[in-house]
Amino acid sequence: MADTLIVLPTFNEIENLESILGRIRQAVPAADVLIVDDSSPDGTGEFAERLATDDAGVAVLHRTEKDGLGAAYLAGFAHAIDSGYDYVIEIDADGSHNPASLPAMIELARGGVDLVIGSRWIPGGQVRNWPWIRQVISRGGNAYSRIVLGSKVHDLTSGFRVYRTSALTPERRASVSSQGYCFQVELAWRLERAGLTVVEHPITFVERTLGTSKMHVGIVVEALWRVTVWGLTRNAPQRVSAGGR
Ligand SMILES: Nc1nc2c(ncn2[C@@H]2O[C@H](COP(=O)(O)OP(=O)(O)OP(=O)(O)O)[C@@H](O)[C@H]2O)c(=O)[nH]1
Ligand SMILES: [Mg+2]
Repeated sequence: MADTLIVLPTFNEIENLESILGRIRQAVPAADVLIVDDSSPDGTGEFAERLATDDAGVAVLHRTEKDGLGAAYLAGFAHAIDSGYDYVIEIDADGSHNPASLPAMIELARGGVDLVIGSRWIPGGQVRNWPWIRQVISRGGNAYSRIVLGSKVHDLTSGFRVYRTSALTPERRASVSSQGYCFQVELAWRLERAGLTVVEHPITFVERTLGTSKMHVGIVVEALWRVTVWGLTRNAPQRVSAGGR
């Protein structure tokens, strides 16, 4: 059995699915793939089923309603852990993340890293086809989060990752409360705070050319709001336990 599960979340990605799946299967043929579809109205879920019929390494998890990226990934992680995989991977279905980066990222995880983050904002990393305003929001939001949270990670919002499944304990998964980009920030930060090894690997991110973005202003506001609250309260629990118990 494969020891790595790639979780591919989809919402209205019918134009992108076959291409990204083909690229994943080519780059990492030994890994299994779980497509997690939230009942996409464009028929992505049914199309995913057809693709899975032809390929024993591909399965589909259908969820009844659009419930956000974070919830889709948590469902995928639970499946990976229950099925006994050692590594679980996050990758967007819109083609922004190049599966060719995965062998190097998986190698780092096999070498003992708990979380490998494909990073746009370290030397060697880059973004193609983004308007300047998105670059400013992503760079600015990441710099702000890094400082406020006291994190060492430069691309906390990146959704291209390899996790060692042992890092995703039930408590850590249950403690994640956010959606959107903030889900990524929260999970990386929780693992970092737990003392696990988090390493960034440079990637080239290419903006989608087909389909529509699910990004909206509420996602950015949620992230800024939550990061600020975590930053303001992050030392509180330590103070209590150090002083009293
Ligand atoms: N299952 C599921 N997948 C989702 C949901 N929201 C987004 N996705 C998927 O998550 C991935 C990232 O979403 P995108 O729309 O590309 O969002 P983004 O990358 O933040 O924004 P862009 O850079 O504008 O594309 C894609 O594969 C989406 O199909 C959701 O609620 N449920
Ligand atoms: Mg995208």
